[in-house]
Amino acid sequence: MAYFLGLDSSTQSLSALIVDTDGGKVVADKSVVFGQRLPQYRSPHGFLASDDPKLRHSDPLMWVEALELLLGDLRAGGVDLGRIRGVSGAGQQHGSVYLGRRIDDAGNWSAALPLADQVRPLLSRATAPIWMDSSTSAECAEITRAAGGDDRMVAITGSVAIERFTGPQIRKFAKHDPAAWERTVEVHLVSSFVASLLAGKTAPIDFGDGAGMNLLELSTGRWNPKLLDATAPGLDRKLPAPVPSATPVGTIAEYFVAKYGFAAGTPVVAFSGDNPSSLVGMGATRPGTAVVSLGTSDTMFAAMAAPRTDPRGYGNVFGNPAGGFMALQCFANGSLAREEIAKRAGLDWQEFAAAILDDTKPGNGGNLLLPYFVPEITPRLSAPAPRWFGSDRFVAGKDGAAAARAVVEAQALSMRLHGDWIGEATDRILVTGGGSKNPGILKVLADVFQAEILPLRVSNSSALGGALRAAQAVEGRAWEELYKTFAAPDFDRRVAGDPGIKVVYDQLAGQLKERLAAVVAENAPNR
Ligand code: XUL
Repeated sequence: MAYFLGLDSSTQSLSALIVDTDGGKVVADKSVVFGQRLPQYRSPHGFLASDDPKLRHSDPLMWVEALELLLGDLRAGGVDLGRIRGVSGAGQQHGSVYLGRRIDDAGNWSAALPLADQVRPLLSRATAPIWMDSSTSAECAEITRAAGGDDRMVAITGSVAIERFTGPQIRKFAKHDPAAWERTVEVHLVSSFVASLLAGKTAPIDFGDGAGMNLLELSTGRWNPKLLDATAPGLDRKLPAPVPSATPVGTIAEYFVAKYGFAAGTPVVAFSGDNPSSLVGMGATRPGTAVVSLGTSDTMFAAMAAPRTDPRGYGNVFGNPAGGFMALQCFANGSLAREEIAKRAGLDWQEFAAAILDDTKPGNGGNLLLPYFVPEITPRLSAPAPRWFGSDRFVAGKDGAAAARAVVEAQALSMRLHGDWIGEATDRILVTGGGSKNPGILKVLADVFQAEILPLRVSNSSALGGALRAAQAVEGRAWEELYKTFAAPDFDRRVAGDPGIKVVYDQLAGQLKERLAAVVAENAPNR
């Protein structure tokens, strides 16, 4: 029996998935939802309240406590963590953790104290800005100017300077609190932070997640000196090294052996971003397969056959954990927008699906919603901007069924409009994330893309990707063999697009494009 553990520290929860590579089975799949299990952190959706919709921070200690809860839950559920032969995982991308002592110097955790109590004194900044933060437009402009313009940024890093990316976030901190920046000796991504906790030493940053910082030179896999300088003084000394995703970090810290029964010497492999890790969990690391992930953010991504960047400047290029690169388009108004509509309409998820499948029709009788309840990444909108067009009842918010269809139609159409540069075929799309359990959402995606939509058996492909990456790095298992066993789509839930509906969505796509252009013109960030 060879168990491999994959973790996913995402916006709203921490998940664990354990695979048995000999038995070809998933043996555990568990999550700790921060808002439910850790209410003392006052983060019902995984981030702290703020009057400014552009500011989005989380408490990194919440992630530390969640790790202990999750490992405790696995043990209590009868999982023998001593059988685990390797650990890897993923984190929500771009978020950053600031430490006044290196984990290399402080990570000899004592089993007598909770981990959070040992990490608290290491923090040089109490909170971690996360990917939903869009407060760094000034810093993006400054970094872009120093780099020599948007085109240079894209040529070096694969993305223009973007508010949520880690470099602009670091710059803002260094500018606004230079003393705390001075005290900071180590900056981690969420992924490398969690890996460091587990290994009890400073973990490197993998190319997958590192490419989401506006600092990594894609052509060399090194931090770009000019961008380091343009971002913050002394940053070159404060960042862990960038490494290929399959790099071993070390072995599990004695703390986890003593407290949770891991075997001494269990290897920990570099963590990656949740999207790159999901590329692995979906079995999509070879070009040719488009993936849609429906989580707190919605993302559309694919491994890239040839290097390509988004001419509109919204899309990104990250490292593909199996080698090469991946293209990604991120939409901030994913599940939070769907939840907002479901709440307003008083629908549970079954009713939400029925509203789409039974109560409304494609095109929604002319009702259209721009579902922007938080600042949006694609297209870039600096403030929330929900806009309702259509019947009086719909506009007044009194047609719950039409609202359910409207949010999903707009999201799917926006993916179709903005994901075109990725250039991989979209006649077959793999879907993952919590939203992929909803047949109403799958049907709209199928009709909008005129595609075959295939959900995965496991809904957390990012944690699965972590487990498979650990198995590949530790046991040298072939990707294709792992994919065949663990990443097979659930053909029973396959949904096909209806060709008769193509014209409806071609027309609606045109309308959405026009409406969006008007909102973008009045609501773009000040750069
Ligand atoms: C990707 C992005 C989000 C986060 C959230 O660029 O910002 O998808 O990774 O999980």
